Amino acid sequence: MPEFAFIGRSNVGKSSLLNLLAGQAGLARVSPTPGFTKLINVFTINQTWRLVDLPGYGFAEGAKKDSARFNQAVARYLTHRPNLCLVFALVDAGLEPQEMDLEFVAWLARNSVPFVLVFTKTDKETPAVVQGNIAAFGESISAWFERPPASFTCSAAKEQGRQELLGVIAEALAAIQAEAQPAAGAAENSALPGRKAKPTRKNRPDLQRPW
Ligand SMILES: Nc1nc2c(ncn2[C@@H]2O[C@H](COP(=O)(O)OP(=O)(O)OP(=O)(O)O)[C@@H](O)[C@H]2O)c(=O)[nH]1
Ligand SMILES: [Mg+2]
Repeated sequence: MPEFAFIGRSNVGKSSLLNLLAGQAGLARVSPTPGFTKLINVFTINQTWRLVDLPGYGFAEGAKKDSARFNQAVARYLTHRPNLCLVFALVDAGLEPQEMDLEFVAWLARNSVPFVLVFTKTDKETPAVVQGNIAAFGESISAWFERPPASFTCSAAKEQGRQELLGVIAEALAAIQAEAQPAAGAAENSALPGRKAKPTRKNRPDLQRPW
């Protein structure tokens, strides 16, 4: 099943955003304590796709070393999971660009991990501050990309951003479905939900999609 994963600094709001998208407040566990999510938690939606809650980075004492900036299991998941469709890379909209987040985005780019940026907790600052921080972040990473990554905002507290991000997921799923369409002739089968993909095919849509 195609997977959509949430990553970002500890406490940025990954688990909260997952719950907002799933429409179930208690699905992933949320806590004010940074470093709360410690396992890779997989939630299957409609028996067809998955939301994946990941432990954050920037909390463990290992944070001093580049190579130990975040959980090695998470790094492996992000780089080797064949059915990882898209990553939501979360950044706190209330903060000016943080070195650790910038380095993480660079890491995603270096490793060709498909991602969109999601600026979280927009309810905590004025729109002007939020826009200023987002612009500064975009400026800081602009040199690394031919086309800047798509970026979204959300507030789990105010339940904002849900439709836009569900739209991203729907579009990615549609792209996978379209890629998997067999040649004309087997068309009736292709409309069936849950149809098995070829085992070798990666469940990733075109990375250049303009989300
Ligand atoms: N004001 C506000 N608080 C939020 C928002 N999203 C999350 N929080 C709070 O931020 C804290 C951390 O939220 P989590 O969803 O657990 O964050 P996380 O990124 O999963 O954290 P770790 O699992 O520790 O890495 C909790 O106290 C949440 O209630 C938001 O949109 N607005
Ligand atoms: Mg969490």
